[in-house]
Amino acid sequence: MHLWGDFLFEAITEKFEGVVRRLRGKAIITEKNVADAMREVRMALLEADVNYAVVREFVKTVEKKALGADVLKSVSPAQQFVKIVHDELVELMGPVEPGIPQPDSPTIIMLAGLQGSGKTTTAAKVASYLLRKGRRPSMVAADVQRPAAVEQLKILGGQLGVEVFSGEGKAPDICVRAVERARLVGTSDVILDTAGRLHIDEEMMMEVKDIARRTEPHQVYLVCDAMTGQDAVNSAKAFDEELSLDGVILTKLDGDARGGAALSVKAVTGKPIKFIGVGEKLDKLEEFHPDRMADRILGMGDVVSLVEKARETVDAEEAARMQEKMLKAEFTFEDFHKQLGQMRKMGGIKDILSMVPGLGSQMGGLDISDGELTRIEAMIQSMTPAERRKPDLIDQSRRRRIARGSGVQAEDVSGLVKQFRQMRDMMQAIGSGRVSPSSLGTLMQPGAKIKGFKRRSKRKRRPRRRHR
Ligand SMILES: Nc1nc2c(ncn2[C@@H]2O[C@H](COP(=O)(O)OP(=O)(O)OP(=O)(O)O)[C@@H](O)[C@H]2O)c(=O)[nH]1
Ligand SMILES: [Mg+2]
Repeated sequence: MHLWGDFLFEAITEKFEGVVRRLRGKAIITEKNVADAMREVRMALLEADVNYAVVREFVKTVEKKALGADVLKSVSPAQQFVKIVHDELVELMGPVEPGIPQPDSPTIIMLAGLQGSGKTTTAAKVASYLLRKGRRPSMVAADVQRPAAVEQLKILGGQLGVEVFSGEGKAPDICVRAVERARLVGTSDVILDTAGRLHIDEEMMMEVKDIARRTEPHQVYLVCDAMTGQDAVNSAKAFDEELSLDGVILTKLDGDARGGAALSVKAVTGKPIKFIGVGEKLDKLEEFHPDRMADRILGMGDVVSLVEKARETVDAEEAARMQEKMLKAEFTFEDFHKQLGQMRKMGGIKDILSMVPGLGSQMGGLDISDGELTRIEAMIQSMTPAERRKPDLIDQSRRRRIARGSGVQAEDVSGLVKQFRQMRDMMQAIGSGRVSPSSLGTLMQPGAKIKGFKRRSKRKRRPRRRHR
């Protein structure tokens, strides 16, 4: 948990929480409630100073996915919605390879950016980051624009115990000599701190392009001040056209409440944010992780835990696999057990049944309370692996053993096996298309008969002979 995160995205987060709260009460996702939610999301993003075109595209995609047919039924609309927004936010900001690749020794890392964006501080932060990675970086004071710039970098280098190269003449010449020297000394990385200008101008572009041409940096990062919002994004675009950036380092995120730049940079420039600056101190540089950022945007506590829940439950592949198994009647007690575990995570709801499309709440007949859940789990745990896979093995003596092992009566085990079989048969009936899921509600009524579905007939009991 990062303290600065409480501030960043404050407004967006608040809005999102409101959207989710309102969705929370809805039973299903409809065009109407998605449209309402999206209107608010759109407003939240625009107010956060996210690029207009980015917002439009984002809203379109989320809307489409939310209404899409492949939406899983195992979570609530609010959860689904949060999950979709979360995934789209991750998509919007990523992907990004974490860390700095080191293809060569020394690896040359060039920093460019407007005046005051935080280049010099970031150079030292990157050096500190590399030191923590066990590398041996050096820095180059290539800013001959401002007399104090060299001194500033030297002080920071001194704090870190990192060598700082400087010299007389033009910036590109200084950089070339510094790289040669770094090669001699054997430093692992050379970080070039270049001069900034107030605005993008020809002179600055010529200089940074010249440095890039002559030193052939392995990584070129643009340092941007997050607080300048869309100006930061626009300058990133302009720099990228001239320099071909490898990524952006977004600084001063600790002072940015809106987060518009963080959300727009990748979509507008095609270049990912590599690092974020979250404070003035030299250890305040973090690798940028789109998923963590999305968590943060969607808010603290409540919403994040919803995402987590959805993530756990909507392990889409697993769910699809399970569903297929159920419909093919390959579903075993092992699968059932796994599902019970998931139900627990969700707080004891009958998810296992709602996973079958259209079944949802209609399975009143198989409703399972929390206490019962514990008993069922205990019974399954007392089964041998073979029994779990092949419930038909469970004969009378095995039933007694399972009952002893789990502290229940033999009848309870019989009941469970019976219920399980019944469920499996129903699944099979649905899977084979003989019965539509929607007719199951009726089917569960006692004595109901539905064409095509054969209720497992009660074995005819031989009338007991009365002893006189
Ligand atoms: N709060 C906060 N302040 C930062 C961050 N990064 C840089 N700063 C501050 O921003 C100011 C400018 O930083 P510099 O590193 O000198 O910026 P620069 O791009 O090198 O500036 P020029 O060399 O003049 O172009 C300094 O006061 C830094 O302490 C950050 O992530 N968070
Ligand atoms: Mg500087």
